[in-house]
Amino acid sequence: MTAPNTFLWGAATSAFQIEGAAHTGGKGPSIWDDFCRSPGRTAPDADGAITCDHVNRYREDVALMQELNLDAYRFSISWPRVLPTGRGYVNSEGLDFYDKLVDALCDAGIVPCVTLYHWDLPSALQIELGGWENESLPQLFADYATIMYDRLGDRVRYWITLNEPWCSVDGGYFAGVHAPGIRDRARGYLAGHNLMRAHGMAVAAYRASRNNQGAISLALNSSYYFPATDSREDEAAAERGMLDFAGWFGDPIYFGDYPPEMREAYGDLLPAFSDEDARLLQKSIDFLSINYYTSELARHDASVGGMRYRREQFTDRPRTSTNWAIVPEGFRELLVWLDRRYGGLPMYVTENGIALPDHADDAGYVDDPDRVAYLRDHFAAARSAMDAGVNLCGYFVWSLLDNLEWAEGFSKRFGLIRCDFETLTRTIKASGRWYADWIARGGWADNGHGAVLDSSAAGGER
Ligand code: PNW
Repeated sequence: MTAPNTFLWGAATSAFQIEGAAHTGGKGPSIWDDFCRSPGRTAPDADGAITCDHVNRYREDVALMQELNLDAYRFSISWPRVLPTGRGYVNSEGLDFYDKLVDALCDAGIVPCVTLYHWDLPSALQIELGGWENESLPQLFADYATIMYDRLGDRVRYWITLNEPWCSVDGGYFAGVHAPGIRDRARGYLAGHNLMRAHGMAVAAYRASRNNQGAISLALNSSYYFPATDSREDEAAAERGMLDFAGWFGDPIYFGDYPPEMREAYGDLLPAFSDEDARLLQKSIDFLSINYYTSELARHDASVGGMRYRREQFTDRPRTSTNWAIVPEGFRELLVWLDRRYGGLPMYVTENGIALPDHADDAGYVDDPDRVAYLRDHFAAARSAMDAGVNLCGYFVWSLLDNLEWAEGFSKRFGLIRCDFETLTRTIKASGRWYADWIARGGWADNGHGAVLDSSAAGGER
């Protein structure tokens, strides 16, 4: 792969969460547009129609990225903006938008990192074909991906096929709290299976494309499971939890199959990969891409079907607005766990950040020392993983700016930049200024190798 010589500091977003223009510019509806319109499924304000209006304000947003000193920016393509019904007719206005965005980033000296699928499946594919449960979806995804490689691949060198298939299945098919809002384990494992097949085929299409000089991966998300007690049973339960979470989609893209422990535990619930699927999936990533927010506890429990562990939450930790416990040391452990299991691949943190109940002053300015502390502690945890041998090459904060937090609506603010959703005014928060400083000083470089930043020094800077 084209390994960078320098560490990339960036920020991340996704199409549905920031773009707006959901029903204009020739874009077709996605399953998220539909889900937000189904009464009672989401917070009342959840609606992708305008969000941050990024489609119309992308130039201002790229200028803000420059103010933050970002080396790189991770964003996603809306499949139905490019292919309004998921296949066939191409909406040139949609393609042009991404072309202009990539040009603006390159002109600003910011490295684009493109996610092809961040959950906004074209509605037509759900309605006509049954979405990811249909075995023909992977080929359609690879066809769409090829359109994007052809159009952007001369300038884009970092590609991510799918964002967090774990969330697609857990939210969309187990809990039913994300689109398409199904609650059925068998259907979920099937959808996850076709997501894996789609990844394999899209990677093969990339490697066969004329613009294949870059690197491609899939963004995993995982908690780290600490054992609930130091008993051997709980330690084994925590390892099973890791295989069930990070390994479910990590193993296929590296080894070509689900973890053997999952196959044994879930039997026929997990579909089998054909030899061809397995061949495409093995070594299908050039780098590991991981999104991290929180850690949990795992307790042995033989009464829980399948992997025989119970998930528990930390009770002694501060919590974020999304009710996630803040556990930076779990971040270090997760990076080390991934590195050991997946053999020393270069690694990128493609999301990490915190939702907080921000308070803006009259000028729209947000002083958010808790976000600075969260980032500082997680940067230190990542640095400590590097000292343990993890080849971390980049780090993207979630998120560039406040946006639509899926079914939760606009109340969960993750941004380095505040977005006023009435006026759409953007204002860099204290954390954004702190991050700009951090990058300008070379990240860890000026702070001593592996040194944890002194909290008073870091928190007080503007
Ligand atoms: C990620 N969990 O979602 C997504 O990639 C983003 O689009 C989202 O805005 C961000 O994290 C914050 O939520 C996740 O339950 C959703 O572990 C849920 C979990 C993890 C990530």
